[in-house]
Amino acid sequence: MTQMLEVDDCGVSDFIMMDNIDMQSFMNNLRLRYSKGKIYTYIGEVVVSVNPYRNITIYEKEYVDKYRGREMYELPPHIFALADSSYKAMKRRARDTCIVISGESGAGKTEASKIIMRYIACVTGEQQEVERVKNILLQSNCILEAFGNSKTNRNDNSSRFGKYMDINFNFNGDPVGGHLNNYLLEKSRVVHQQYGERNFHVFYQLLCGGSDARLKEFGLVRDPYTYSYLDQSGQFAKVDSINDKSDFRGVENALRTMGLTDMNETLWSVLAAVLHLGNVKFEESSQTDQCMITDPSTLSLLSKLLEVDEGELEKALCGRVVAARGEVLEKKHSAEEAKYGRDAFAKAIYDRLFSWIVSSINQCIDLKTVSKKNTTTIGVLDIYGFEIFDQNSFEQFCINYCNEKLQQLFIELVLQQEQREYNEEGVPWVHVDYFDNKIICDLVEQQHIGILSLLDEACLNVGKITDAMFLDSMSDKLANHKHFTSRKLSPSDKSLQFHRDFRIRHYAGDVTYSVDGFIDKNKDTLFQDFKRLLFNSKNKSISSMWPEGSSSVTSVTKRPITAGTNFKNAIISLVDHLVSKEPYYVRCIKPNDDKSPVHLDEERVKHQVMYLGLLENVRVRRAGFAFRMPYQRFVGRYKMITLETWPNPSCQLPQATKLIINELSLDDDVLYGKTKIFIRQPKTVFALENARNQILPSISVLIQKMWRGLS
Ligand code: AD9
Ligand code: MG
Repeated sequence: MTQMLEVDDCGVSDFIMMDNIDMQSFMNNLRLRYSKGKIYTYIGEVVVSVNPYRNITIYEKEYVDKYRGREMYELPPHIFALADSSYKAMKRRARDTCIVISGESGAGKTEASKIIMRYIACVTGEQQEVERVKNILLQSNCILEAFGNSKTNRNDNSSRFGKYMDINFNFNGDPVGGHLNNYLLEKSRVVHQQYGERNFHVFYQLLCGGSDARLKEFGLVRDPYTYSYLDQSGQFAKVDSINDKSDFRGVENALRTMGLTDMNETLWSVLAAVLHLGNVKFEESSQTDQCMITDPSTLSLLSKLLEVDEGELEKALCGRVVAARGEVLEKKHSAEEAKYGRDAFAKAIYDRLFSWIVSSINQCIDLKTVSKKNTTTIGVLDIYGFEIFDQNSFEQFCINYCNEKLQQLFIELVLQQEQREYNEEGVPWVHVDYFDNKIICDLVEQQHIGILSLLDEACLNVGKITDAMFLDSMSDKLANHKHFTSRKLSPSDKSLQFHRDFRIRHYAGDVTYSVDGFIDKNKDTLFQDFKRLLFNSKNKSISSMWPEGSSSVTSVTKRPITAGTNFKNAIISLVDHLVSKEPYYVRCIKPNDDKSPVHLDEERVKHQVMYLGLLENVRVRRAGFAFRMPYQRFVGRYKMITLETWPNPSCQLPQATKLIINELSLDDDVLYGKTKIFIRQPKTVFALENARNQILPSISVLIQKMWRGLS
């Protein structure tokens, strides 16, 4: 309890202790703490973390020892305390738990997830198999970050995919296995990056760190700007905070530690193939409008790297085979179509490569010695936060939908958990008013009338429906929806500048999306020819990434599931998975856009506090009872306030608690549960603490006298 009451010059260590629950008080407390280097603050059991943008020495072994096995409120707020709580719940109560880390790009989610993993690794056993699993859990980050992270304008090491990792523990509480799920890799980055941004780190790592011999073998040169896919966004390959050369060695080491060295060749040669693919150019013959490859020498290199037939590769790049009424026809692309097909191919190759890496890591950490039902898990979710850019497209739409789902889960679980505790303790539940964002989740995901269904419907009509027509259909069908509007529905709305704009009123704020590209990105078309080509690769690993390429030209192929529906299904199953666990939350905040360790940008932070629902969280927590404490702990701490109950060991704990409360006339503000006392307002806790503080000096005098008497 001491730390909860830390109201010194560092502000309150738990936001529920604020006198007023409003934005200004919240900001004042956050700013004060940040200025004193206190980056963590609680809301009950939720950890609010502000990115310090500098190394602070609070993660060393002494801190691990300090937090190990302690209760959250016993020590100053720390992410170790949360990791330990989740670990204790798993170990002592055999509860499956999950740690959900959210916040916007650059807020510190990935760092937080690594800190948690390291903490868990530090407090668990060292047996051979446990060490092996821990090594993989820690080392896999390096590989995933190489392939899945990139320098963006917001973060030099931005994760461009969502990650959920389950760690399985045996009855001893030691990690014995795990499983990784990845969500929606931003594959469009492979072929295009915004000004000032980079492609995925691994390309630069290979060019900087690969040996001369290896680069020669792959026909690569070190200069990244030779490659069209690395030359999209101005010349920003060199990033001060990144050392691509040593990171490359890190990836090779990690592969070695994990026993995945046999992946090496495939990984690098597929990456090289993607780079070369970007340099393939097409030209149209003036007579036929049909395309051919300008520089055929790249073809032979590509066919060598992907271990496919050169002729087939050329055919797949320049045209496609279609089956119509039993006949097989070859249809040549225009140069424009070929370029589109090439980029789709490059994106798909990279995406499959990433999934292959994830499944290889999973094979390494699959449970080997224990069956799953004999384990308990801690899941760690590091997933993209809510995004509002100047231009928002299909990717932001998916990411923001994911955040709506997680917010819904958060509200449900926090309320549910409160309610459950009240029920268990026999304390009446106080209804809390909160915004239920189910209406927005439905707007996106509902069958037949949700945006994703309308989008899928538009995608069914091959080639006939344009993005603009899809927007019209949304405007018709969703005209009366409180959270949707479009230019057609609100012509005078200034924020809908362009004809193709529509707006969703998210729980976190309004976001205007441009409908351009929605149909194309949702269909995510990749010609069957490419799938067949790679399925027939002589490289078994490459072939295994393309199982659907086994179907023949004439066989009727099922329409692939669209990207939007795929994402929706993945998120729904993630939420189903999380709902069964005891949740712990880390809410990360980015203090400013300049990576400054001293500046807290008031407006930027306010916005995050709002959309993370932090004030709502404090209100929910405060609406019922701000504090609850097991009787034993309560009596232990406050018994000195009333000398009648202290030091009377025969007094029952609830009875002793009542005596203490009565002594200070605080009865109106508390309720007595089965095992805990519930306190409504912080001022009651302050009163208890004050009384205790006043009595402490006389107690110590008394103790000193007793000692003297004894000696
Ligand atoms: V993104 O959505 O993947 O773009 P994240 O994951 O939220 O984003 P990340 O963890 O990558 O952000 O943090 C960004 C940078 O902030 C890191 O590279 C560090 O330089 C810095 N950071 C974040 N947390 C800490 C910390 N606890 N201590 C020191 C930190 N630096
Ligand atoms: Mg990240």
